[in-house]
Amino acid sequence: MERSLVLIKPDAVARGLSGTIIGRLERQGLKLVALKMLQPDKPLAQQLYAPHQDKPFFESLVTYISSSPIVAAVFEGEGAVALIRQVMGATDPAQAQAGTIRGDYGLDIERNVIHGSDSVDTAEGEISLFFTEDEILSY
Ligand code: D4T
Repeated sequence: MERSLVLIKPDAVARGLSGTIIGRLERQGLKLVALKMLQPDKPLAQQLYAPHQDKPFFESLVTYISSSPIVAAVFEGEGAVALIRQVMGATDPAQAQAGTIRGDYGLDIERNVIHGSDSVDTAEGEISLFFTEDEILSY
């Protein structure tokens, strides 16, 4: 069964959207198997976004994601990675279709509400940044 890391980003937590977003993913049939709230420190944010370290937006993104609390979750399901990407919508909320999470709630390309792993391989690495194996439940 596939797993994906989902982060509800600072803008969405601050606007009280955490429950709405978790609910949307649950209603897609995805199973919530791990959940926590935290404020990532800069080293954790830098590890998460390491693939973007050469991009011009890297510093701003790291500062933003570590600026206030986030919700981290692991969702499990058949094709979970691709399904979550589909429900999230395009990276830039201005391009995201209505009915997607970013299309409905995103503010701009940085404050775009949600992160979801982009492949099964990256999901495993990302999950291990936020959760130990015994924090991920089977039921
Ligand atoms: P994540 O990784 O958050 O699920 O988003 P995406 O997979 O949809 O988008 P991405 O990897 O291309 O970008 C990662 C992260 O960087 C922010 N970003 C992106 C930004 O602040 N400015 C930009 O110009 C771009 C392209 C948004 C998501």
